[in-house]
Amino acid sequence: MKVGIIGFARSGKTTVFNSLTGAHAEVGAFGNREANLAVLKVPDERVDHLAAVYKPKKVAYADFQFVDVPPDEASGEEKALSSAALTALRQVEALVHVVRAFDNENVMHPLGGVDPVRDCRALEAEMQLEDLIIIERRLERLEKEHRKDREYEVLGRCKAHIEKDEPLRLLELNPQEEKVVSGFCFLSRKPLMLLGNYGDERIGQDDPSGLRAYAEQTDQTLIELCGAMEMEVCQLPEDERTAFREELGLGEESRTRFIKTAYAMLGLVSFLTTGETEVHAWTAPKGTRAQDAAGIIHSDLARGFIRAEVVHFDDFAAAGSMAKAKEAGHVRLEGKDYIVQDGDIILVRFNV
Ligand SMILES: Nc1nc2c(ncn2[C@@H]2O[C@H](COP(=O)(O)OP(=O)(O)OP(=O)(O)O)[C@@H](O)[C@H]2O)c(=O)[nH]1
Ligand SMILES: [Mg+2]
Repeated sequence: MKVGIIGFARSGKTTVFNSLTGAHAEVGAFGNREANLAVLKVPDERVDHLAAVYKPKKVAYADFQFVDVPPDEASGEEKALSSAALTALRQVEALVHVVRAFDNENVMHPLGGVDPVRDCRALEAEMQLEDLIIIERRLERLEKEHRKDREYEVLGRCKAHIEKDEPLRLLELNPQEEKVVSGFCFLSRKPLMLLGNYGDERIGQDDPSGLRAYAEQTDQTLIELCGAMEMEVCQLPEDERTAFREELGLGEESRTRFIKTAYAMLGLVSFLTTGETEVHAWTAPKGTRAQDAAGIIHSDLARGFIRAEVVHFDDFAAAGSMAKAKEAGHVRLEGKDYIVQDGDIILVRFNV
C-alpha cells in the first residue's frame, strides 16, 4: 500500500514520516530536495508463527510505503501541492494530510498563523482544483471528438460535484463508472486521513484549534499526535521507548495507531502465503475476490488462476501443520469469486 504524506510547508511532514517509519530524513531542511521514501512494516504475529514453522529463506510483512515530498521553490509555498508532489502523488493509494497544530515561533507557517481548519480546507481546495483541470481538459477533448459516451457522462458528473465544492471521494459511482474514473488518479478521490501534529503541551489535552470538531463534522478520520515528541522517542533504543512513552503520557506508538486507523479506514485485510521459500503477508481491500488477491501476489497468478487452496490461520495454528489442517478438513478449495478473509493462508493453483 503506497501512502503519500502531504501538507503545507513546515507542517511537520518529515517529522511524522520519520516517526512512522523510523527513518532519519532531515527535518527543518530548506531548498529543493529529493522526496523521502521509507517503509513501515506491519507487525504480524501470524507471519512470525508461520516463519517459525516453515523456516523460510525470506519473510515479508505487509507494508505501507510512504513518500514525503518536500515543497519546491518554483511552485511557491502558499500551495501545499508542488508540481513534484503532484507527480509523485498520482501513484499513491492513500493520502495523509499532516496538519500543523503546534505553536513554534521559530517555524513560519506559509499561510500566516496556525489554523488547522483553514489548512484542511485550503488543501482540499487545491486537490479539487487539480482534478478539475484534468476533467475539463478531457471533456474538451471528448467534445471535439463528438464522444458523448459513458466517460463524458461520468466526467460531467465529477465536474458538477467539484463545482459544489465536494471532493470526488464523496461521489458515489458504480463499478463501471469507477473504472472510467480510476485511470485519472484524481487526488480528491483518494482516501484521505488527517493527522493533527500537535505541540508537546497538548498531550492528553482538549483541542481548541477546532481540528477535531472539523474532522467530526466532515466525517473524516483524524489521528492526533505530537510529531516532534514521537520522532524523538522513536529514535531511542527500543527497550527505553515504552518507559519514556508512559512517563510522557504519549499512549500507543504512532505507527501502531496509524496501522490500526489505516486498516479500519481503508477497509483492509491481510492474507498470507507460506512455504519453504517465503512467508509473506499481503494487504487487500475487504471484499477482494480470490482471483484479484492472486493478482496482488503476481499478475500471472491472476491470469492463469484455476483455484485457491485456503485455510484460515487460526485453523492452521490449532492443527499445528498444513498436513494436519488438511486431515481435519480445514483446507478448502475455493474458486475465483471466493471473498478473501483476514488471516486466510492462500495457495494459488494456476496455469499460464
Ligand atoms: N514544536 C514542534 N515543532 C515541530 C513539530 N513538528 C515539526 N516541528 C518543527 O517544524 C519544522 C518543520 O518540520 P519538518 O518535519 O521538516 O516539516 P515538513 O513539513 O517536512 O517541512 P518541509 O518539508 O520543508 O515542508 C522543524 O523545525 C521541526 O522541528 C512539533 O510537533 N512540535
Ligand atoms: Mg519535509
